[in-house]
Amino acid sequence: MLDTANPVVTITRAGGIARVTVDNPPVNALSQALRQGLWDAVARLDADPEVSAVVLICAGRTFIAGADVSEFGKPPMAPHLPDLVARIEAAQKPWIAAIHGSALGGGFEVAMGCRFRVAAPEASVGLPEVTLGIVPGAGGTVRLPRLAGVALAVDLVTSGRPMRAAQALAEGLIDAVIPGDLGEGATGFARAALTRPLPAPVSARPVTPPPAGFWEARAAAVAKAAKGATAPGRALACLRRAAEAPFAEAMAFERETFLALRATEEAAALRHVFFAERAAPRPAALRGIEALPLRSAAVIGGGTMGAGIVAALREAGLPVTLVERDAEALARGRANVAAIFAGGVMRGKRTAAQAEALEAGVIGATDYAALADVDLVIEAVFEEIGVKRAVFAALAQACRADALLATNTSYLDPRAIAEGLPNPGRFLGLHFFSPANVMKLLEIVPVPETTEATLATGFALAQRLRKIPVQAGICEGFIGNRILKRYRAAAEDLVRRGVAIAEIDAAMRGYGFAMGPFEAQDLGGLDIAFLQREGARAAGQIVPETLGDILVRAGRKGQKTGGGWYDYAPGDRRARPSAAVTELLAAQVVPGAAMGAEAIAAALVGEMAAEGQAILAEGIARRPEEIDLVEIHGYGFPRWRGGPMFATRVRG
Ligand code: 3H9
Repeated sequence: MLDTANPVVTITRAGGIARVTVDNPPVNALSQALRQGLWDAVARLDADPEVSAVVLICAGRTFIAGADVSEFGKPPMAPHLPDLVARIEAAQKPWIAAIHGSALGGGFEVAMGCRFRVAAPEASVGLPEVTLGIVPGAGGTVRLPRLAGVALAVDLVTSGRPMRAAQALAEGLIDAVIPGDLGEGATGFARAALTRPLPAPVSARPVTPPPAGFWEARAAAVAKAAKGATAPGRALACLRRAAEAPFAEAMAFERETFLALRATEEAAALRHVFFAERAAPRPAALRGIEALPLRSAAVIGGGTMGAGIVAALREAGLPVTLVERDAEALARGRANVAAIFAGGVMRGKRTAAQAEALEAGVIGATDYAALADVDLVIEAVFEEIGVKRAVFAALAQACRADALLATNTSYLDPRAIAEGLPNPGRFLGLHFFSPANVMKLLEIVPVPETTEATLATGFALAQRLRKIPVQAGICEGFIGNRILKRYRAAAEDLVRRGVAIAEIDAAMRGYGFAMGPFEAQDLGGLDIAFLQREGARAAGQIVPETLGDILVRAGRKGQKTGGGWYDYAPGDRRARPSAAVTELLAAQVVPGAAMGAEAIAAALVGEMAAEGQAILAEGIARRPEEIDLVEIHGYGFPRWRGGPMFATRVRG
């Protein structure tokens, strides 16, 4: 029997087990129509004497992926999700959630309202609300501790991390993993379950109190990981209430917290980033353009950047040829790659056997003849135009005419690198960020000759590497390094106006960066940017003397020389304000009015946004939200602030 009264919820019945199928593309988000459909389904199936259990299953790529994030700006409409979850939980016939894809947020809350949860082996479940600046709003923080214990609930809810089916089964979040046909398997599970006494609904289960000191310890850890974001701490408060107060009181507290957070700037910022990230891999201009097949890749240069790119390509499953100029350099490059894979083993990211397999997929070569049949080559050699041109001349000889050729330059003009290349349509810039196997940003820089198919392949590569692609036009530093230059210059201007270096760094940490601009330079080394400026000066450009130049000329290149903007004791990375620096810069500093931390951060973020606006006006970036993605994924801008353009209200 088929019921089609609701456009997104269909009910079928067979042999006493009803099947409620949700079909609300693309991700079965909990729109009002879906909530209403499920609401009505409970009443209808409870009233049907032939039905003894209900399987809730979804069509399409996933189970219910949560509340509809695009509805968050609007007033909530009945039936409200907490009421719907309570209604499913109180149904006279037990509901069984049959999960494929992801059961996230409100989707997992609905599943926790069901009497049982079963899942396909590749499925995952979780409560990612804190990543959207909110807390679960339909009982997630109240039911999860009852289902799986307080400690696990705290881990999952305050991090927002999803959990795969096998582990979810081991932790008691789900009741069975079902290989093969999920609907059939869930129906079989339902029949078997009906032969035994039913477990209590999740809301009726007790919470085991955690040991003394648990909440205090977790509060400190959560605050540290949150880097200034408020939602994780508020989620912890909800979980504590769930462990200490009766169910109804904890539900009311969670709902109140959810509604308050939903209206905050932080939540708006995180929604902005959520939608920007989803739009980034599919630029409108490339709609309908097919990417070229990528079956193999090569990297020229096995330094820090090259090795990181090799690792990223291997982790994406591509066989990689690593080319160096001689056997000795190749051995060093291979060692760099091996160290990255070994680091992954040490951090528990992979097994030694997996690391070995990754390493085995790297073919070393000192002769470009090895590249005769590769689909993609990424050049990551020294930033010197002559060296890079020689590489591309050799690649033009060695590679197939349709092989994609990419440069990873940060500052050179890709047009100059590509000059004289036969078939320049297959050339583009792919600007990775160090460490390239970790950092999510990939700036994609076409030259005027780059074909649409080449560009589309750059985007497809980013997706394969699980990176966030942002197209950039050609200018010095592209999007990210150009903004970085302005940011550093603005920070130096504050120093010239008498603001203490340590105060500026502390202000930016307070804003949410892991490090301030001067600490970051001390870590990375002041000499790289210095050498660049010196190069430009030698080429006849007028580059005013920076404060950083004064320090480098005095031998202060950062932590590696025992001092840069700060002093460092041997073996200690803690930055100490430096009397030597004060003296070196004294002639440049004209003390002005004192500045508070918020004013410092506002001034520097304002400068970033002003550069972003110039970049937009010149067509170097296409949309303000893409500049925000560059800053968040390449430069440590706090995600929960939404990026410099969002934070300063420059919106597309
Ligand atoms: C919540 O549930 C609060 C509750 O506790 C309380 C309620 C009272 N809403 O990522 P994709 C769109 S908070 C609206 O490329 P995939 C997305 O924009 C929510 N739209 O697919 C894109 O649109 P377009 C907690 C959404 O297969 C399209 O769907 N839930 C939502 O790579 C495809 O998305 C989450 O945070 C949404 N919730 O990955 C889950 N989700 O095609 C967020 C997606 O127009 N979602 N869209 O560009 C995900 O993590 C992934 O989408 C998922 C699928 C893993 C499900």
